[in-house]
Amino acid sequence: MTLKIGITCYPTVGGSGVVATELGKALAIKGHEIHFISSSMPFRLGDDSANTFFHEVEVNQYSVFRFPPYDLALANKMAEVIVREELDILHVHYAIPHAISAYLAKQMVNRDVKVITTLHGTDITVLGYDPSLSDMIRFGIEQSDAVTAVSDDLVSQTRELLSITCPIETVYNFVDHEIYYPRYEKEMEEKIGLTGKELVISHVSNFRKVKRVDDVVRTFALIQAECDAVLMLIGEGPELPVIRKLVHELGIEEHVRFLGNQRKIAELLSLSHVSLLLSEKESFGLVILEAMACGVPVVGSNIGGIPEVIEEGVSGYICELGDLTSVRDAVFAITKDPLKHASMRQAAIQRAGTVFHKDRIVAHYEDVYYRTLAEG
Ligand code: GMT
Repeated sequence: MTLKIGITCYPTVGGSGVVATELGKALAIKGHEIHFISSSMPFRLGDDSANTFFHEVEVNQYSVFRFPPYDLALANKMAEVIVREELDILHVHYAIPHAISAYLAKQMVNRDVKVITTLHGTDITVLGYDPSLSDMIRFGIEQSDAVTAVSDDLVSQTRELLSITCPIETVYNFVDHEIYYPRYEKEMEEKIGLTGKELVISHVSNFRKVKRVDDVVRTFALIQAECDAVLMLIGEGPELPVIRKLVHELGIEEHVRFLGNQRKIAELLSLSHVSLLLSEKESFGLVILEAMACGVPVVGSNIGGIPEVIEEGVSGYICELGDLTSVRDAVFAITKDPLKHASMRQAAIQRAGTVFHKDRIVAHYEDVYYRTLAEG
C-alpha cells in the first residue's frame, strides 16, 4: 500500500533538511505521494521530482505582530494539506517548532493522520537545556504517534535530559550512493590548487561554535609542521571570521583553502586523504558518512553519535574531544601506511554502503509508518 506523506523540515542547508528531502525523494520513487510543507523549497528538491509536491508556508507581516507567527502559519498549512490531500502520515524533522505545529494541525482536522517526529540533535542537545522550551519539546515528543532519533546516543540524551519514557527508535541517517562515491576530478584538483603530492585534509560544516573548527585548524597546523599538507574548509557560518583570523595568526594561509558553501561536495571530499569532524556536540555527523561513502576515512571526536558512525580503527579513528595531538597521530596512522590507508578507505565505503545504505534506511522509515498506522 502506498501512502500520502507530508514532510516538514528546515529547508536550508543542514543535515536535517538534507535527510528529510532525500527521504521524501526516495519515498516518492517508491510510489508514495510526498507533500513537502515548508517555508521555502528544500534546497535539494528538484523541480522534476515525480509524486512530489511543495506547499509553501507564508507568514503575513501584519503590523500588529511584533514577531510574525510562523509556527501558527505552519500549523494552518499542515491542517489544510492534511485535509485536502488526505494525508496518512505527517513526518516532521526537528521537534521545535515542527512537532508542536503538527500537534496543533492534528487538533484542527477531523482526520486520524499519524504524526512522526524525527529528532536530529540540536533540538535536544541545545534547546533541551533551555527551560523556556524544554516542557514544550517534551510535549511535542510525547504527543507524537511515533518518535525516531538519528543515533542511539541522541535517544539516551533525550530520555535523560527531558525525562521521557515513551518509545524513541533509532533510525540512522543515510547517504545517496549515486552522489557520494569516490569521484576524483582532475579539473577540481587544479581549481583548488592541489598538486596531487600533498596530504589533503578536509572539513565540512556550518562553522558554528559547536563544530570546533578552531581545533581542526590547530590540528592541521601540527600536521603541516611535519609534512606538506593542505586543508580544505568547506562551508560557511558565524565562526568563519574567527577561523580566518586564526589561520592568519598561525601563519598557514597558503596551506588553507576556504571554499565556502559548495555543491560538488563529493568531488571535493574525494580529493582528501582524511576528513576531520571534531565537534563538541554531534548527534550523528552526516558529513562523516558523506566522506566515508567517498572513500575518505574520518577522525572524529568521542562525542554524541560520532562513534556510532565511525568504526574505531577500521573506517577511521575516534579521539577525545580537544586532544589535538591524538588527532594528528590518528591522521598520520592512517596516511603514513599506504596499505592501511587503502584498507580504511575500503572499510569506510563498505560501512557507508551497508549499515547506512539509503534503501535500508528508507525501508526502515516505511516500516515505522506502517507500524504506526497499524497501531490505530
Ligand atoms: O549540525 C548542524 O549544525 C545542523 C543540524 C541540522 O539540524 O541539520 O544537524 C543535526 O542533524 C544532522 C542530521 O541528522 C546530524 O547529522 C547532525 O549531527 C546534527 N547536529 C548536531 O547534533 C549538532
